[in-house]
Amino acid sequence: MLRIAIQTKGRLNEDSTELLSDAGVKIKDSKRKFLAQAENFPIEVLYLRDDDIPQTVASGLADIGIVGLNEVEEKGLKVDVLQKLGFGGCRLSLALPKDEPYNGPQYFAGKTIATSYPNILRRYMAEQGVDCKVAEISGSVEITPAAGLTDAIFDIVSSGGTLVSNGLVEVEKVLFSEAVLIGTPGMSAEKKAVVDELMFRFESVIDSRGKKYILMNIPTDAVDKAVQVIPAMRSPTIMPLAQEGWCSMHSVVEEKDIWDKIKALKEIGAEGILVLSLEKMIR
Ligand code: PRT
Ligand code: ZN
Repeated sequence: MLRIAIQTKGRLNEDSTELLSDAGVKIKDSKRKFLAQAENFPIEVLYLRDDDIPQTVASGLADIGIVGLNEVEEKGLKVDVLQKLGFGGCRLSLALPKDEPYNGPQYFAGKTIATSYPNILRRYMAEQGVDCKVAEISGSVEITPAAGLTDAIFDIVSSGGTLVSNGLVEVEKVLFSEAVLIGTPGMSAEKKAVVDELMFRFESVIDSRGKKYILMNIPTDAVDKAVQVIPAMRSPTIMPLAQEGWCSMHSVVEEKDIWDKIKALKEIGAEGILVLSLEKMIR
């Protein structure tokens, strides 16, 4: 039985649960449980604080885990990063009070920086050859400069809203992070086979996100132009219609581009355009 550690609650919980569910893994009584079995897949789910996930996987207590790359890098333990999961995107950045003149990492020499990520910060400053003071605190890092406690912060940024509302400006983006699947190094072949199946399913789910299935009728002589507008995995599917001179064309497009594509397709004569949701995409 494979064991996966995911966050109990917090920013990664919902997306992790949804990824497992979209991958067809049904979890029994996941609410209020510490350890829950899947009904239809040889896996059990261990719910933990995100800080504990790298250690739990490194020690083999869980075989795999879903956690932010930031936590993996901070803990610096021996785990394999198996797959990027496409959610929980953020970055670890250095930020200063907004009116401070800044001219590069040397600025931080002798300065005090508040952070919950002391190891990543120290590593970065060592690479830059900068000697600074690191003040480790576990929460509310962003209020310490205005309170006169520190000169700068090193913290997670996503929209940037928290920095702005605390009068801070981002000056260095040190690490880009997202949720990743991690694994215990040297897993048995039997467990590895289950992990491979899970990763294959995750990839199909992740690949289909943000994409739509599009189909339309198009004059046969406009097919070449239409293929330029909507390239597909291999090439779009094209089938002749009963009416001569027309065919039906199917493909997959990025949702963000959909209206531009529809406009371009109409201009070359496409009719009866249908856009459908896409659940899984197997390459
Ligand atoms: O209880 P537990 O220990 O499990 O959870 P936690 O409180 O330590 O972590 P949680 O749930 O807040 O975050 C889990 C993971 O989500 C992090 O380790 C990151 O990998 C990822 N993530 C993605 C974020 C953010 N986006 C994020 N915006 N984690 C934290 N934030 C915070 C950040 O600390 C800052 O206070 O949001 C604020 C900044 O957000 P913006 O949008 O204003 O820039
Ligand atoms: Zn945490």
